[in-house]
Amino acid sequence: MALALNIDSHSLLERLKLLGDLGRKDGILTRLAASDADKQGRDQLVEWLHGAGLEVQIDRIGNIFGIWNVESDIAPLMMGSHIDSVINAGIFDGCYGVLAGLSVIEALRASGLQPDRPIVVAAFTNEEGVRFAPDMMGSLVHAGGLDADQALATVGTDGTVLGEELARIGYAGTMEPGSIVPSAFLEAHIEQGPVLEAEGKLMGAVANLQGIFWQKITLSGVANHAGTTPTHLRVDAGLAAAKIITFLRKLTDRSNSVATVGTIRFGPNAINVIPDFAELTVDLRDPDKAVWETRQRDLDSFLQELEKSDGVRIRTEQLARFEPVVFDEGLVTMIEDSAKARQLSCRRMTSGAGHDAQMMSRLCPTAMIFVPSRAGISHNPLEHTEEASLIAGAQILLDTARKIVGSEG
Ligand code: HGY
Ligand code: MN
Ligand code: MN
Repeated sequence: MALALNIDSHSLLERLKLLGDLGRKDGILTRLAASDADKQGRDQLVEWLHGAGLEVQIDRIGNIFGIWNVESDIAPLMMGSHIDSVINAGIFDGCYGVLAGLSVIEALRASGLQPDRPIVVAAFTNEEGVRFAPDMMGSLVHAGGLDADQALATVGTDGTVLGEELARIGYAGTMEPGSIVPSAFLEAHIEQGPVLEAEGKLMGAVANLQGIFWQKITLSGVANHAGTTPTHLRVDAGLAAAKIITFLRKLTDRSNSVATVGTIRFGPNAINVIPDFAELTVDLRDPDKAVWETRQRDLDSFLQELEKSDGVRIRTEQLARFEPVVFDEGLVTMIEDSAKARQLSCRRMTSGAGHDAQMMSRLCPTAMIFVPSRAGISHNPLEHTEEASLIAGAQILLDTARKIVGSEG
C-alpha cells in the first residue's frame, strides 16, 4: 500500500492568490509576456523555486526551470505550464500548473522519498501569444518547433522586440532552449470550458488537444466620403471584414469547430470616412485534423471570392498553426487510476485550449490533468475553480508523478 502523501494545500492556495495579484493595475490583471508585470510574477516564482531548494535555470527564450537534481541516468520528469496571462485575466490559467508542480516537488522532498530521476518544474515564456505570436512560444522553442533567435526577433503588437523585452526585464537567460529533454511531461490546468462542471466530474484526464490556426487578415479598400458616396460605388474594407466574421460563424455553427475574430481595427478610423483599411485576426480550431484543414481551405476560398465581390485587396499572414495532438495513453491511464484511487470522479476529454503540453508532446510522453472551471469561464477575471478541486488536482499530479518516478513509498 503506497504511503499516502499530501501536498501543502495552504501554500498552494496562498501562492495562487499572491501570484494572481502581481502585475495587477487598477484591479485588472494583465501579465503579458516579457512585460514589467510578467517580471513581477517571474521574480516571485524564482524566489519560491530557490526557497524550495531547487536549482534555477533560465534559457535564452526566458523559460524558467526549477530543478531537483537527482543522480540518475533517467531523464527528468517535468511538470509545468505558464504564468503569463491574457488581458484582464483570471488568476488560475497557467499559474495553477506551475504552482501545483512546485507543490508536488516540495511534498516529495519533504517526504524523504528518493525519486529515480531528477524532477523539474517549468514556467514557459509567452504561452498566451497575446503580445507576441505565436502562442505556446516558449515551449515550442523548447520542443524544437521554432528557432530561438527567430522567436527572440518577434515584433509584438506594441512594436517591441521579444528578445529586447526579455533582456530589459532580466530574463534573457543563457541556457540553450531544449537542453532538458524530459522522460515525461505532466501539466495540471483549469479546464477553461464547461464540460466537467456540467457533468459533475471533479477531474479531467486530457487525452487530446485540438488543432489551432491563427491568421492575420489585412483588407484594403477605398477611403471615401460617408455622405456623398453611393453604396454601389463603395469599396468598403470595413464591410468586407464584417463579412469574414459572419462567414466564420456560419462555417463553424453546429460543428466541433470554433472560430474567433478577437481583434479588429479600421483605418482611417473616422466616423465619416468609408474605411480603406481593416485588419483582423482569426483563431480557428477543431480536434479533427482533416476537418480543421478543410475549414482553413474554406476560409481561403471565401477570401478569394470576397476580393472579387467587394473589390477589396486581401493579404493574409499565418501567425500560428499547431496540429491536434493525442497525449500518451499510459500517462492518461495513470491519471485516471490516480483519480480512482482517491475516489475522485474523472472523465477523459479533449482540450479546447492550447497548452504547453501540446508542444512538449513532441519531445516525450505527455498528458494533462484538468480541474473544473466555474460556468466554464476563462480568459476573464471571473475565472474560478473551487479550492477543493485545485487541491485534488494537485494531489492527482503528485500521485501520478510518484508512479512515474517510482516513489510510491
Ligand atoms: O490560445 C489558447 O488556447 C491558450 O490560452 N494560449
Ligand atoms: Mn493556459
Ligand atoms: Mn490561456
